[in-house]
This record gives sequence, C-alpha cells and structure tokens, in this order.
Amino acid sequence: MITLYHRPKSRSTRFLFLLEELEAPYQIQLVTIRSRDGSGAVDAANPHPHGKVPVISDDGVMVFESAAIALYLTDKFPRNRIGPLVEEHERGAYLSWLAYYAGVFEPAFVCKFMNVEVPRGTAGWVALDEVLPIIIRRLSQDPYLLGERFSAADVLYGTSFALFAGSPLLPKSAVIEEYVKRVLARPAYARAMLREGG
Ligand SMILES: N[C@@H](CCC(=O)N[C@@H](CS)C(=O)NCC(=O)O)C(=O)O
Repeated sequence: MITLYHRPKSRSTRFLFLLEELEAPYQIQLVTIRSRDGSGAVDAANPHPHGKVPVISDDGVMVFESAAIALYLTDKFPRNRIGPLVEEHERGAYLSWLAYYAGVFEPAFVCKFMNVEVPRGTAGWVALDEVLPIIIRRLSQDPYLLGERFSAADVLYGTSFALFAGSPLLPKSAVIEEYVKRVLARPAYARAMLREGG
C-alpha cells in the first residue's frame, strides 16, 4: 500500500492525480510544511529529508522528489500504461522529460520568479524563455509530451502550467492553454480533487 504524505494545494496534489490515473491502492497522510510566509512547520511524521512534500512510502520504501516518485509509481503500477516501461520505445523520451522537469523546467521557473539571471555555461539549466519554445514546439506536434500517449510527465508539466495560468511568468500560449485543458479534463484529475483535503 502506498502512503502519500500530502499537503493540500502543494506539489503533492499532482500525485493524487497520478495515483488515480494508475488506479493504485493508496492512503493519504496529511502533514504540515513550512510556507513561504514563514508560517507552518516541518511535520515530525514526514519522512522527507527536508520536511517537504511530496514523498511516498511503499511498505517501508521511501521515495522523494517528484520525478523519482512519478517513475517509481508508473513502473510499479503499469496496468494503465501511464509510463513507458524499459522495453518500450517511448521510455527514452519519458525519462528525458522527467529529468528535464526536475533539472531544467522547475529551476527555470524559479529563476524567472526570483528575477535571477541564469548564468550561461555555468547553470545546468537555461532561462525560461528558452524552455518554453521547446515545450510549445513539442506540444504543437502532438497532444502530449510523448505523442499520442498521456504519461506521468504530463501530470507534472500540465499541473505546473495550470498553476501559472494567467501569471506574468507564463506568456500566453494557445498551445499550452489547450494542453492544460486536455490534462485537467481527465477523469482521474476530478477524482483526485475529491481527495485533495485528505
Ligand atoms: N524538488 C521537490 C520540491 C518539493 C517542494 O519544494 N515542495 C514544497 C511544497 S509545493 C514544500 O514541501 N515546501 C516546504 C519547504 O520547503 O519546507 C519535488 O519536486 O518534489
């Protein structure tokens, strides 16, 4: 049984979505986290090394970091084909988009948000202005990052774009807007929202 350590309206919400997509058996353990305004506290019950969410425990096996959790869960629950397995053609693209999420996409957004210039040739990521055209080009060709096939990578990117909708951080793009609509229209997302509060 998977336990998801969860704080509503945080990065753990998307794992309710993924677990629903996978139709995996899971339970939710609500935890507190530190917030940007200084409120909140690390929850002693949270096994994450920095007291963050998401983190999952699978009968004692602990997995943290969104991209790692996504890969762990789609490998563990392959029935609904939400993540290509090792022997599948799309596996390379899947791993690439998951790693790109953690290593490039999120840092690019954070730099933009903090108004920090990305040092070319030093940082392992690039500025958001260089990230967005890559993703928009990909999604102009196909409905999802892996093509016709929806995957856990779309859970991460789709919910992130949904979060920034209307924000000056995200220039208006019909391609992204349609993508977000497609991702959030999935029945698993609606089921996840029903469990958001725990
Ligand atoms: N790189 C982590 C980021 C996790 C993260 O920063 N989560 C936020 C909630 S959205 C958090 O727990 N913040 C509390 C803190 O920083 O102590 C991942 O993608 O899983």
